[in-house]
Amino acid sequence: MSERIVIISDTHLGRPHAAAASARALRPLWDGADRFIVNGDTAEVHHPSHWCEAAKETMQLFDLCETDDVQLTLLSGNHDPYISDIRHLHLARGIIFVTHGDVLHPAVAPWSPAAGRIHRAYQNGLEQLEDGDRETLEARLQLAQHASHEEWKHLHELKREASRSTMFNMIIRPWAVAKVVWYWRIVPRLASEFIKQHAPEAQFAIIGHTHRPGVWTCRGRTIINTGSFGFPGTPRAVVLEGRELKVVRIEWRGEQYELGTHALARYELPEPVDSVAAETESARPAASVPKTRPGSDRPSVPAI
Ligand SMILES: [Mn+2]
Repeated sequence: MSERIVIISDTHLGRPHAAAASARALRPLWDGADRFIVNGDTAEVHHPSHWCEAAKETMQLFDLCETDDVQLTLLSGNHDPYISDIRHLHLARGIIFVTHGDVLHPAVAPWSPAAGRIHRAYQNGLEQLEDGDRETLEARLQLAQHASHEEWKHLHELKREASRSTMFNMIIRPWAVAKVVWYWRIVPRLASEFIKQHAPEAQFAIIGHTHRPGVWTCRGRTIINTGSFGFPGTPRAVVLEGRELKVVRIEWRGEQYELGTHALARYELPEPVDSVAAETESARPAASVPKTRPGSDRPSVPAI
């Protein structure tokens, strides 16, 4: 039976700016879908100024999807590293690889003021692993999860910055703009190299994270970024149905978001996306890497 899957990313629910308006406003996006996937940075559950609203919106998202009989899958991103232990998905029998994108660089967000600290956390975690475990997909995803959390352990330093708009932060830190642009340029290549090593059967990588929407062909693979609900552009969705993969714009209609009718890109898959149950995904972290998980440092996120 043909399944319809809709994938978006970076809704950043709970944040007053550069975020989706609300969980309810997203509802038309999963209309007619069997499965709705948010590929990381669903909600700002790390930040004391935002996490109550983020938790409420995340609950609302689950409630609405349950009411509409749609399976909701959240992958964790760098803004919500412990919202879910699902860090990647293989769809269409491995032809499509889905991950937030924080795993592609050891500093997770190299443009961030916390990049040095994040990178050190990544290296520290890496050194705790046995040689043979360091390059596994699970270890890489888990190290990025652990390192991502490092950004939110020093919230007092981030409070002022987090309260400003992205544009304002860019103006007062112009070197960050150069780093963002540099990273935008290299990320399709990084994604292509990553799936060549860790998911070689994948022909498509679907990511978010950098907030730059786009479709690139790199070394024979197609890299799709679904962008973000906020700066710097309009978000996009990947819609999978049968053998079709298409990328569409997400349009704001005054009170709610809707999928654009025009396909920005369209591909025919060699294998259909025919069974949600048959797809594989990362589950709980591998037992060999528990040392890299922050124990008492884990944020006291409201139960969601
Ligand atoms: Mn994001």
